[in-house]
Amino acid sequence: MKKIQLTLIASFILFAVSAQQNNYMSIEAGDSEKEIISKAANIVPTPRQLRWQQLELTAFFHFGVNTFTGNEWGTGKEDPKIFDPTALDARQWVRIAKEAGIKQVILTAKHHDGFCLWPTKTTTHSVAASPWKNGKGDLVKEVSKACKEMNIGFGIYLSPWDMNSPHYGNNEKYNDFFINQLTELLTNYGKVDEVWFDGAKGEGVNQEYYFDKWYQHIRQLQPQAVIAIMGPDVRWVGTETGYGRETEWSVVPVNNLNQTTIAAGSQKDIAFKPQGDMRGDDLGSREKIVNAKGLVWYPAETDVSIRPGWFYHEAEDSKVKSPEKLLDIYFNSVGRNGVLLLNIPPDKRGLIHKSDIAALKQWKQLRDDIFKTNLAKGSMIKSANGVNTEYILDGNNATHFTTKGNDTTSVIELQLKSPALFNVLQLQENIKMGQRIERFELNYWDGMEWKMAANGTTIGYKRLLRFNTITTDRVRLRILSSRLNPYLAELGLFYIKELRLK
Ligand code: FUL
Repeated sequence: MKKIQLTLIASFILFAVSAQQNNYMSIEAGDSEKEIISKAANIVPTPRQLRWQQLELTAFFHFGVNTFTGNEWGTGKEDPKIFDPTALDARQWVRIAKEAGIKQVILTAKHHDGFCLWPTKTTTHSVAASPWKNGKGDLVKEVSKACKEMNIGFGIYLSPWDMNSPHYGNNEKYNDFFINQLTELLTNYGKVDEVWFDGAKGEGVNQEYYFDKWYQHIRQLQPQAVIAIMGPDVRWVGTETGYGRETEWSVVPVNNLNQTTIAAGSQKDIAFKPQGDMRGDDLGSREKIVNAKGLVWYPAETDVSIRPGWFYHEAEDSKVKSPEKLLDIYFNSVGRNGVLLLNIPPDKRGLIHKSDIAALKQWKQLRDDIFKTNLAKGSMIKSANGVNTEYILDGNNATHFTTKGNDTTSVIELQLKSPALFNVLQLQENIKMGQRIERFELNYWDGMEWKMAANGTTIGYKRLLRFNTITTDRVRLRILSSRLNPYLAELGLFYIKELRLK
């Protein structure tokens, strides 16, 4: 589905981490290019952003009246009586997600049609008017309970666009109505880890959304929750294909802001207006940031459905993405400094269909097989200007290699224990300290000379690159450009059997 132009991008929490490191920094008129680059290098995630990024894999459950009508977008005029899953089992949904390695799920508590999956007091257009459990059911409760029981994160999708509400079009009334819906969702179901606001908005009715008010309300009720997409903590990657950008900076410019508000709101929750579209190929390169008014940590979420549609349609049972396709998506989302949000839509029974289950199981198996052994483990590491070189192989992404003095480039050479066969490079920066590396390459020794295995630009939380299979016992990583001293957390070499490169 098409997203409308994103008019909002954010209101940000100004969270001071140390004297130098911040979640947001404004750029002053006299700042030199060097000062701006150094500011960018010192911008770091808030604790809630860091937790979210480390999840890597999250899931969407699109479920509602559309599941029963076969539509992707409803009309708001659906009869609640059509909502009648015969064997709904939210624990099955969460278990399937968890078994696939997914760490957090988001339920469409209300999609654009306005039908609420919990017995809300704000409208009668809800599960309470449906035959499901004789109107006594509460799907938000069932999913949140299952998440708690299985120890995975829980999030809610609440569509700002509401085709059913009689208040839609009345600014004051609708915003109050929306705040009341948020209050119910954020106070009756325990911890909520993510609140997802969709950018889709119908045309014809003029309705303003009081985002600042919503954000403050969420911060008050569930301070640990990230607010995504039409929100300040997590940005939409810009497509719904599952493929992120080759060069993905988590630090991006925030233009057109009200500087006075930012300054006044420093250290506390504060809303301010963001800039326009975030869908270009390059959001955060030097060229982009030197003209910014401010810089902020605003990482990318990559959403895609396991099926062609967001909701379940029987006709798509044979169109579930293959395990290989899901693996390619993994490399291009998580492996491109993003978090993958994979939609798994339950069917009319209220269960995840066997085709989706089979694909998810095999996808997990493929990932486990590839990433179980880091072939670089146990290597001897050398770096002329390196500090804490051994940390790149300690399996801990909160410890890092860095360079001496003010060096922004380095060569890290690894002598493997024995010749190995590999075709995947995994790199991670310690993003707790920011995102800095701008260009790198991996070379291998072929017995005579150094040859190129792979190269790339940004790393961020995680970068994965695939290349033609190499056998060697000597590799070197060259960090060719970094905004300040690089903070490289991890390096891994892995092998995919029967790798097919496009
Ligand atoms: C879009 C919506 O219009 C789709 O129905 C779906 O919810 C997707 C995740 O976002 O903007």
